[in-house]
Amino acid sequence: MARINHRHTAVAALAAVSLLALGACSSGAKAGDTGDAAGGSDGDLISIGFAQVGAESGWRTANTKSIKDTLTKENGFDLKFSDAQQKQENQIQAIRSYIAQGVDVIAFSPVVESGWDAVLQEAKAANIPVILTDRAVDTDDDSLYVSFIGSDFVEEGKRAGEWVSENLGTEPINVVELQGTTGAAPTIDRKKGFEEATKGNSNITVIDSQTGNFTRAEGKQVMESFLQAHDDIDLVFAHNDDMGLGALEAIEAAGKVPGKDIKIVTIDGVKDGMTALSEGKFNYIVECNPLLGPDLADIAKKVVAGETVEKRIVTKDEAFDQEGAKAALPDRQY
Ligand code: GYE
Repeated sequence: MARINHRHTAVAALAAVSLLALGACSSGAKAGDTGDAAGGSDGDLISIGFAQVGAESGWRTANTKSIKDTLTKENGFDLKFSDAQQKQENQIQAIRSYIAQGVDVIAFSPVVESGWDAVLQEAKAANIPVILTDRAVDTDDDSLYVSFIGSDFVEEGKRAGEWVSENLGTEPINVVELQGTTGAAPTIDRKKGFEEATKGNSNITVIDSQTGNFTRAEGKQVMESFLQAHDDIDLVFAHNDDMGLGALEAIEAAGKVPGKDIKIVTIDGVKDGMTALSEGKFNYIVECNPLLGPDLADIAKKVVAGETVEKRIVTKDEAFDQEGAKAALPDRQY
């Protein structure tokens, strides 16, 4: 708990949303509802449908655990959880089923940024408030969700780029980039942040950039093809730890030393990534905090109680070099 409080969240914007304006208090309006303020079909519990992206990474596993550990019956929730296996159509289907069930709140972490307006309008028409966690949606109508809780991904990419520029960009280096899922907010934003931070340094050249879909297996495959195509790679910038760990395997299999012959910079800071960093096989990690359950519970309770909530809650992230990882690893929760 101390860990969560230590770097919990900062309120970034105070654009308050009136629940009444949204007509978001779904309780009492639906068949089978108890009609009390906390709503839901199970006594006083808040029924919440959570449509998760998938189980693609260590980050996602930690995020799912945080949500399941927090949205418990003891804490006042009746959680319905689904895993979309990284497919938008599965997530849309899950959200539609939560609408049909008449839950009090829907929360989800959108696989990709675009293409949500129709289903979010359906939720709005059913008076069910939607909370975004982790990833943003690209929409012109921000009345379609009540709050967005998650990290600033552009900032994460920037911090990675700044470290590379200051520490490795003092001589010419060739960079390959392992992108996350195409069209996902963290992919778009981390790429942009890294580019912004490195574009002024003429020593840094990104010679190849492809998606590894945030998974270890695809990160490894793409790195293998990078190694075949280029014999002069100095650095891998991976949009998450898992793809960096896949790249690490490919580099070792090619007879090179990760962290030395080819340096690796990633984002997330899950245990496996931090272990590789502490062992000198990674060079730098920008953290992305997956422990979003407590903030989600807090916002969901406020929304159902008719209180105003912050439209954007930015999760605070740290960054680690090899020494920092050694120090942080013993206390790492995930
Ligand atoms: O970095 C990656 C996961 O959306 C922030 O998704 C999340 C990203 C995370 O698959 O590991």
